[in-house]
Amino acid sequence: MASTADSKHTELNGELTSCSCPCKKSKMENKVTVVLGAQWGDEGKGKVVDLLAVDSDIVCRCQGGNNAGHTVVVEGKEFDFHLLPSGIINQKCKSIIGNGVVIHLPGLFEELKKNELKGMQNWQERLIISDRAHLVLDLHQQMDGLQEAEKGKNSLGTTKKGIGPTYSSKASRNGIRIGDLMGDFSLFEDKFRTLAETCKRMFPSLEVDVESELSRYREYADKIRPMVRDTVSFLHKEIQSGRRVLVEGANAAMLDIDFGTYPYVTSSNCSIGGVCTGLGLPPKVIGDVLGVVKAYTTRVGDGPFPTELHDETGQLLQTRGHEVGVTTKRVRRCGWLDLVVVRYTAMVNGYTSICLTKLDILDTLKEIKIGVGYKLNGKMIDYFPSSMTELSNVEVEYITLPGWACSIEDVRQMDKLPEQARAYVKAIENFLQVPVKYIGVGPGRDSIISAE
Ligand code: 2SA
Ligand code: GDP
Ligand code: MG
Repeated sequence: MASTADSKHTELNGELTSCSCPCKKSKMENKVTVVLGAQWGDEGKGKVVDLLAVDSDIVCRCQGGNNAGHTVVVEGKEFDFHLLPSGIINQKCKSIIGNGVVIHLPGLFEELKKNELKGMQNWQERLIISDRAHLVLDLHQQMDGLQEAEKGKNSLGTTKKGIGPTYSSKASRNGIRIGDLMGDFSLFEDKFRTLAETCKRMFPSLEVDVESELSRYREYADKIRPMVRDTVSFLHKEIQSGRRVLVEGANAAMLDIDFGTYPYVTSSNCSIGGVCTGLGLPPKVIGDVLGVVKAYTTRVGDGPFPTELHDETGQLLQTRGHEVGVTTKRVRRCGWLDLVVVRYTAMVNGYTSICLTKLDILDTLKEIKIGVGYKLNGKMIDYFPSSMTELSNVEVEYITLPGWACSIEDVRQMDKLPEQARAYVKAIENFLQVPVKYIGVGPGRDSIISAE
């Protein structure tokens, strides 16, 4: 698969029939590949997207905002992405921030600047922003903090990036979209003033300097104008002409507002449905759905976590795995792999394959446990609890497997993995009935075993 955004696919009257380049795809066959988090986030989606971006023409974000933190390590240099698709460092890929994403423009420009200093080049030619995406304003971020403070001990542990309040504005139909900033500025100004007044009524302590915000946004409008377009028709045309599209899910299925551990969730659909609504794609164009599964479980923020370890093993996973939030620097809670969680998210997302990451972090363990069932009041349950009271009270059934007790960081072939590590992978495949396609053995781009 050598084709790139620049390569010439066979076109006839502007329409692709069947391609003469190695992709050989017909107009009807071209499908979008999706990468989704299968647990509570931070599974290593950034790294997987960076890997797959090599064979992609376009990488898209479909939901979330700069609450996400996706790490890519290339030749020892670490990049962290929050709003930008992780494919942005690939010079051959276009990057789309889709309509389902919420965008904090100051955060976006800061992120661009930071990555430019690290060597990211010519992003202006590759970045495309949807005119339908909603704006995260500073006032939304303030509200996020105020809401968390009001909740006191029942706080959710949000990233305070304004994600919840922005999706609330969107749902209550007084949100402001990128497109509003592109049109008549006086209309943007009206919307901004109305929104600020509404928010101040809800939170009287909110501090908004409307005039200075408006002059700031006047500048942002000019800066982003060249990147803004209707990404829906753009993406459809690109798919029809055979371009290979990759979607990068942010956050993860257990943080999905519908299927996650509500209310300890983020405010978007981080599962497969968010790919369709966040980019304007019909389900029929979705091809491979890659579920990214960390070889153990982590969670940052509050909420139930049945396989959480409060002992030295949990501590070891945290330190060996460098489990610290990329956006907030919060220490992540750690525990054993919970396959009840992953089976549930596999049901919702329909993974066609799994990428198992951070297997190397388990290198020093003598025994490794995997959660394979939940008991409630002494009885096995065959569903994933929607009630947080129930989930907090489940008793986890584990299987215990022997560890491999050696370093696997230099292994690049499946059959070179120690027998115990292969057995661990096999146990996951057997339980989920989904093949493991990739195994991560280190943070770097090359630290991957491909099962193909
Ligand atoms: P929010 O800010 O409203 O989306 O928070 C709601 C919950 O969602 C969790 N959440 C996350 N969980 C894992 N990783 C995330 N990204 C950062 C990272 C997190 C960080 O990559 O490390 O730096 O702390 C992320 N974003 C949101 C959040 O913890 C709440 O539980
Ligand atoms: P994301 O939010 O899913 O993209 O994941 P994060 O970037 O928040 O967290 C994953 C962390 O694990 C990052 O620091 C990655 O560099 C690192 N990582 C990813 N895959 C592997 C792996 O296979 N082994 C090790 N040791 N680190 C990995
Ligand atoms: Mg992350």
